[in-house]
Amino acid sequence: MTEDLGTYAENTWCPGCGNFGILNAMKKAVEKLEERDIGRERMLISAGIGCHAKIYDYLNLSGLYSIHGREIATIEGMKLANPELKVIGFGGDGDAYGEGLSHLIFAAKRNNDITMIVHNNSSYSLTTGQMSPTSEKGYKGPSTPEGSIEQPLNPLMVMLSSGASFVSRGYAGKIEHLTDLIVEAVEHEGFSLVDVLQPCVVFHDDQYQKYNEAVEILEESAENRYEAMKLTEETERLPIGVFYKEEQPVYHKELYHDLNVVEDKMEQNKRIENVKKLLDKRR
Ligand SMILES: Cc1ncc(C[n+]2csc(CCOP(=O)(O)OP(=O)(O)O)c2C)c(N)n1
Ligand code: SF4
Repeated sequence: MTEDLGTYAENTWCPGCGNFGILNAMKKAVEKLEERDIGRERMLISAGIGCHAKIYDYLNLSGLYSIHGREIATIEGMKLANPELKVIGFGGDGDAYGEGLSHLIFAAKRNNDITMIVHNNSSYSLTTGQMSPTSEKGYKGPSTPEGSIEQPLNPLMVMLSSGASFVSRGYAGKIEHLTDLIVEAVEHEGFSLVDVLQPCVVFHDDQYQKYNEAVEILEESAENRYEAMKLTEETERLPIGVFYKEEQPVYHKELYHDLNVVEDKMEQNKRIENVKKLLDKRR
């Protein structure tokens, strides 16, 4: 039941914020995943810092609050500590595509089996609307009072060129579609990105209208990475759905092979002894 997934925390998002759509989709996705034998006891979440990150407070799931841009490294660690877990990170565009970008690129490159959901509102909203990596040219905020003179980053292109094995885009205004996208991303074995168009009604009061007019559900994914890259460059219409998906060797399997790192964990004393031996060799 999605009601069990709520918490006692007071919701402080602005009325109409796109984050509500992501929260609802996430709750529905957890329900659907449970029907497919991915129970919530196997799910672990983390979030950065920003308006987006409050989703951590509103979801009754286990996890660890991270810091700005570091939720990607946090969920990578969780996965490596226990590969049985399904780990999901929530980031903002400032957080995941700015300070956390190198973590995101390397998680995609090594195909670590994690899911990142990025609440992309094209601004640093919690800190009063400074321009972010995905802000449009001309965007006016406290750090760009005359309007941004830079072109926005294309995060899906960055992910595709980093080797990501699952690249998708959803819209907070299409909750059922976003729910299915999250389910597919979590079920995918390997790195998955769900970039979510998330209207911020305070710093981008035109986003709902723009997205409602331009968003179009993709009928099928691109056949190859290069076709997917072309799709990310479309600006007249904004495709949503899975742009590209492929099977690739997964990081923890390449690293551990048959070792079960939870059951066959080395005793602490033995670990310390081994580290000492290594250090002695270096002297
Ligand atoms: C390491 C670190 N750098 C910067 C900050 C300041 N900071 C907190 S939230 C934030 C912006 C958040 O923007 P975004 O990630 O896009 O999230 P949004 O608020 O838009 O959801 C910044 C710069 C911080 N708390 N920690
Ligand atoms: S400032 Fe923007 S992103 Fe933050 S809660 Fe309000 S509408 Fe949502």
